[in-house]
Amino acid sequence: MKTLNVGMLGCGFMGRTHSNAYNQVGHFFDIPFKPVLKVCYGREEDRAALDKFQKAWGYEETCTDWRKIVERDDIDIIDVVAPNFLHKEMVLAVAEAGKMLVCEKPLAMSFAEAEEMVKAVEKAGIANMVSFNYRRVPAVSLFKQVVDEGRVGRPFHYRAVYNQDYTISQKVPAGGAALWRLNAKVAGSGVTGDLLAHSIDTAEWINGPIKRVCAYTEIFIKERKNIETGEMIPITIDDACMFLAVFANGSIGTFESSRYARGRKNYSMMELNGENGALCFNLEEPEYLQFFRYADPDTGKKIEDHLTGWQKILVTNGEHPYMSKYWVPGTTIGYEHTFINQLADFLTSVGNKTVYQPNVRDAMRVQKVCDAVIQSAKEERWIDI
Ligand code: SOE
Repeated sequence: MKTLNVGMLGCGFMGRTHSNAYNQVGHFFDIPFKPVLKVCYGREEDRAALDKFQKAWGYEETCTDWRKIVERDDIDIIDVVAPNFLHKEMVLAVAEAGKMLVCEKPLAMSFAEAEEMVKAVEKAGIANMVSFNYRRVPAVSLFKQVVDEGRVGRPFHYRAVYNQDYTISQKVPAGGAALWRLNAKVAGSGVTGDLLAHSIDTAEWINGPIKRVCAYTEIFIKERKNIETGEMIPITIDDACMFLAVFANGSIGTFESSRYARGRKNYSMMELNGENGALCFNLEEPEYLQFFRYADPDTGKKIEDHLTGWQKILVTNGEHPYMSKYWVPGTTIGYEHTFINQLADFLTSVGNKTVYQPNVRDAMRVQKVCDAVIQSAKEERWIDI
């Protein structure tokens, strides 16, 4: 089997999820490559974290100059998991080097950046994937399957919520390992690019393109200490964002996201209400899909029985998406498997020479919606996409 030498550009939280996926994917899926964790990148200032990362995941080497990794002849695939402001430069270099690309979401800091990246990647013709991992939660894949089977019928309402609560305290600094997400110069935007990007990606995948948006954003804590410089810096990213959406299929949507939703750690919910049925998923119970069956999809007639009501489907059977690859029915899988599933699909598509989705073009589309949301909040008006 051909080996696939991996260069990992970053050694933080997402570096861990992606490294674990390379280590695990061959245990569960028949993929046409054997991934080898060759080299990981981190800044010289983060040397201790980089060394720890190397040992934990089994990389052969470390390197503090990411360009050297991209230029190495023995590296087949580059995985970009560095903070958002570095994505563009890294992806352009990967395209130039003609290597396969995996990039963590959001693809870019803005739609303009994303356009430039897509142009370079498509010109180079390299296989590419953007990590919108929640599409590959088995219950979310089943959500999409049930919609595509016509069981929900004409869609009326789509709603998505993605809430966390880790930035409520004024003491939480901006900058450093995970908290660069609070610094606009590093992250681009706040919850819109970090959390709603996921919700927008799944919404458009399931319910088709969004046509118009109208948004409101809030910054609750206006100044935080930059952990790297010790200075107080103004916070300009959106701490919370709510927007209304009109979909091209005529349905209407609401989206809400915050990092100040006390009690919510990584609560991502999506619901679709249609004429014949409804579906609901919530990431706090990731093994379940809820389905309300109202009418027969073939006849459109109300199903007349006394069992009408929400069904809570335990998505762990062999006939459910991805589940035949894991354990036995009734045993659950978790967060890390979403990264394994997407990597398996990506490597399979590379082997079959088919186009993987979501790729950089799909991620550019998400970026377009995110930019429209931010613009709408700023200009206090509806924006057409
Ligand atoms: C932010 O806290 C974060 O790590 C996001 O960046 C991820 O994309 C999300 O899946 C979990 O939360």
